[in-house]
Amino acid sequence: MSISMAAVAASMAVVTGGGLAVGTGQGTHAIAHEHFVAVADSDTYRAVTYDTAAVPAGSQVTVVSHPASDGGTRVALILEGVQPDRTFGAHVHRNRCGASPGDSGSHYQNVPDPVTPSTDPAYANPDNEIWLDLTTDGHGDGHAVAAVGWRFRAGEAASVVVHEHATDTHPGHAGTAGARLACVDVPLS
Ligand SMILES: [Cu+2]
Repeated sequence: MSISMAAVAASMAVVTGGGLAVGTGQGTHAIAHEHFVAVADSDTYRAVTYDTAAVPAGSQVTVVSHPASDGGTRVALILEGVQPDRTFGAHVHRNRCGASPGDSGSHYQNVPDPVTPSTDPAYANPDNEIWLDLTTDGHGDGHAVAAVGWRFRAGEAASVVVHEHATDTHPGHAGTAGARLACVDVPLS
């Protein structure tokens, strides 16, 4: 499945040259297919790497999001050419990428945690957020798919961030995954 999604995303991105969002009345379909650029060399911060050892400049990222017929949402993340044989955390964040790793803001949550930062497993969990942790193969390729039972609120989900390690689930640390290594803008909502 990931191969066909990547092929579709790649062909559409050639046409659009960036993130593509299509509203259908059934929710928003969104696709981004980008090569990461070192933050110092980026002017748009559309797909930036803050750690070129883990996520080299020129490595590729593809994100596809689509509304499921059951009222939920599915999001797929594909990384190609990043550090081999490594587990990365990854999530949907609220803001667009920027020069600073923190610019992408906090995680998108279906039911927002009244406490910030959100590290309560009742809110920071893969049913209330989009978690896309993955482990790369020997070529540095990996993919993940998240399925949740809700749709993004308009204008509140804007990027996917790749993190240092797998996402923690313990109280007080839930949702954290270490440093932000890279970020890609995706017009998710
Ligand atoms: Cu994150």
